[in-house]
Amino acid sequence: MKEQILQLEREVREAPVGNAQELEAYRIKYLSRKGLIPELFEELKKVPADQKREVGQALNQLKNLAEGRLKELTASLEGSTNGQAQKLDLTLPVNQYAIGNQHPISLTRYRIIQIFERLGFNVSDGPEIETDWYNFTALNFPENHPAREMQDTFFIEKNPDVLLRTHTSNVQIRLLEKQKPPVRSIMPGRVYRNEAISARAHCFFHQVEGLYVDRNVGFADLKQTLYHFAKEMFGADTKIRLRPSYFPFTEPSAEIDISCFICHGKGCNVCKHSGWVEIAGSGMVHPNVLKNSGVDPQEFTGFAFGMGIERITMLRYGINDLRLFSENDVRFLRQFKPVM
Ligand code: 2U9
Repeated sequence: MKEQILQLEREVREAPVGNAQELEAYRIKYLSRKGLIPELFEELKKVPADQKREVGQALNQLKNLAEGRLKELTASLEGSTNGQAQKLDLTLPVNQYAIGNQHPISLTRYRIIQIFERLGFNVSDGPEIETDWYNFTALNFPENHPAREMQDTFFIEKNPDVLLRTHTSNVQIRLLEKQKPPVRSIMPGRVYRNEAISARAHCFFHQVEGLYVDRNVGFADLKQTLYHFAKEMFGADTKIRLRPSYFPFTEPSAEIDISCFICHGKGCNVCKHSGWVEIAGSGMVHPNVLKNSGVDPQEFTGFAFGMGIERITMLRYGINDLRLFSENDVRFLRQFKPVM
């Protein structure tokens, strides 16, 4: 009997219990009415009277040991350290944390990238703090030309040659310097202008510019690419219209209008009753610009375009104040979902 008690003591202490089923099996095996320990209590009756006291004490110790371990195991399996069972309710809903959503400018930027990537354009990036050469001079802005004034920006006082870029064209010059054509790339990014802040202007905004330089790139490629973009962005029935314009870096140059997707030509506030809405500027890259970036204009030609992401976003979602984009008011920001 003593032998049996010692053997059981070892088992009760060491039996592996890792889950609720094993715990129940442990209870049944050692402590239930027909378990091994109550069985030994039955046998205690047969133990000679002079040993009964000693064996009885050992048996009680064994029972306490088994009950103690059962309690401990129950507590630890139910996630309680003080022995008080705390049942986990796995059906309780988890805490819902608001994870926010993408900024409308990002949503539009992603969509523009997606459309041009499918046409074989890649995405390039470059510095926002730039030198006069990459922002103006290489782009054929003549010294003291009024075009520079239209893109007035922020200069570093100690070195007026350093400025905040007014467009992402600096990236395209750097790209042409590095990579021999064919070049087919778009450049999304933040740009700066010295403007008083209002509903229609801001001291910074976002642009996507695009550039395609290769042999035999012509105006028809420009027109068809931007027509495709307009249909993808604003709907398959969208028409485009090109108006002659002037930019120092392109010749010829054109503003791109789309047919008004709100009133379809009937006349509304968005198109100011003209039936057309301006979405981008464009043109054939000026030969001087190609030369300035080390590309031979006799061999290569290219088209370029630029658009304001804020403007496209305002049209897309019907937003009428530029300031909303940078005020970070969550009541405004959480309204946006991707529009495909
Ligand atoms: C290189 C050569 C040509 C990029 C171009 C425009 C026309 C344009 C405006 C649209 C609205 C700026 O955001 S906006 O105010 N952009 O009208 N941008 S062509 O032409 C380039 C760029 C780089 C090397």
